[in-house]
Amino acid sequence: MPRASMKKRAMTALVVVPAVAAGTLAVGLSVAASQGELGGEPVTGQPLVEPPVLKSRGGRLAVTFDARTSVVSIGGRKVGTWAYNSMAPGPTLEVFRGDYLQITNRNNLPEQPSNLHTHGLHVSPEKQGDNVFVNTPSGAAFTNKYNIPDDHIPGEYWYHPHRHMFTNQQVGAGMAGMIYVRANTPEERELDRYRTRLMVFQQFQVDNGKVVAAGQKSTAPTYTYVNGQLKPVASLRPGEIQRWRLANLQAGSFIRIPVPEGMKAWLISTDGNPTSRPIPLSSMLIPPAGRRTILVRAQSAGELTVQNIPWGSGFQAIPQQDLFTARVAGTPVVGAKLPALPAVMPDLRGEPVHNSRTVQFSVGTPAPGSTAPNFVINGMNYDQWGKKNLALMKLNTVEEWTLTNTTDEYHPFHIHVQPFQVVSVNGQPVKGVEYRDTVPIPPMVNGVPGKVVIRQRYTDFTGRFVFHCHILFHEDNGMMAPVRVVR
Ligand SMILES: [Cu+2]
Repeated sequence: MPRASMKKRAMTALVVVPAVAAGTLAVGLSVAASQGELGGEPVTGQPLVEPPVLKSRGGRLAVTFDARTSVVSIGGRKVGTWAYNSMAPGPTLEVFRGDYLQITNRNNLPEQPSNLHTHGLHVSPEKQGDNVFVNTPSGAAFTNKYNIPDDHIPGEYWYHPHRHMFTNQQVGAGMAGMIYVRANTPEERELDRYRTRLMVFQQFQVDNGKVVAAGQKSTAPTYTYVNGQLKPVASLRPGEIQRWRLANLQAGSFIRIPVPEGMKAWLISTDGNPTSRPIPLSSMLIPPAGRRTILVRAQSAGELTVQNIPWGSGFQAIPQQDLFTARVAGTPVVGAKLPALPAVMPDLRGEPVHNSRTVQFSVGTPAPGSTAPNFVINGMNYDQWGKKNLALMKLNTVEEWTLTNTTDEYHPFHIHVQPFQVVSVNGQPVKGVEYRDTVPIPPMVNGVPGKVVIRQRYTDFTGRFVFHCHILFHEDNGMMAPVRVVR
């Protein structure tokens, strides 16, 4: 692929999102009561509401994020937490490929450093790009500048803090939001004809009007919210095909969604990467950070419950919960058709492999004198890498990585800057061309490590970045490693 042109356009659309009562929030939660009672019982059954969308104009979008202790709406009541611009999820950013995106990230969190990562975006990891080595102390600001390549894959991406050792708490508090990359192509215009809905899943434990911070203990119930709502209602007409963008922005929990009876669903993209055809779907396992875009249709009027069903064991076990209701009502739609999707993702399985590596995810013994768990990759805690890198990858060459897992839980592997093709899982070859930016490595069973084989080819950008487990508690405790792409 050619190096993307870096267009600089004269037009500037500066969008500053107003923080709700920003002045009063500056001194933190203690004054929140002046805005009305915090907490109360969550409200359910409201129509699904989506975060506000900030769109680029004239090839440019510039936004300012204010990260601070805020009062946000969670489950229809006022709740104190850390958030971007007093919203959980934060605003959705919408750009076209070829656009320039600028995010000024003001860290007004109390006494905690932060930074920003654009998860899944194919942009430079260097300097003021998607550089997660940036440290923005409390009280400081940093401006990230992203040139979205002209040939970027249109799809669903997201943003969240990525400051090592603080990521779990900040994402878990609700600091995350969506990024859409759009394209002016016939297939994108065809998809845009479907009524489209966003469902961002975030998990919160709300106790006494506040989100319980990661690591704190509480007996209050934990729910998975949809766009900050508890069990909202998404309506569709009988026979209508809708496009649903499902995004698991939880800090560390999987989501297992069966397609409810009475509904048909087709997968059209994984982590923003289009499938080569609408693939009929009966259920989805969405790892933390994963996105699935599906087309859905229900023929008969009625109410269908979309559920998160029990999955996993130990720390990873998820309980059953109703996520939202699909209300099928109104005038039936006749003749809705599925789209024709051309294959756009390259199949790397037939390409020569320049380099093969094995990357092992495991748990080491805690460091002397430490009680913190020691999650390691190839035996190394992230803190041990210093300026070294686990891999030097040559630009425009194919790398085959065998990801192994010798622990008894899943680790969702995520690498920055470019998605990868999944070749096999536990020895089972993947049918078709399937790209992800986050893939769960299965646990070890009966002494046999879990194994996922991927192929990846870095294009356009050189520089240093990271890969890691997207259970952010694991990442914060060392399950991350640096790599570098060189010419
Ligand atoms: Cu992990």
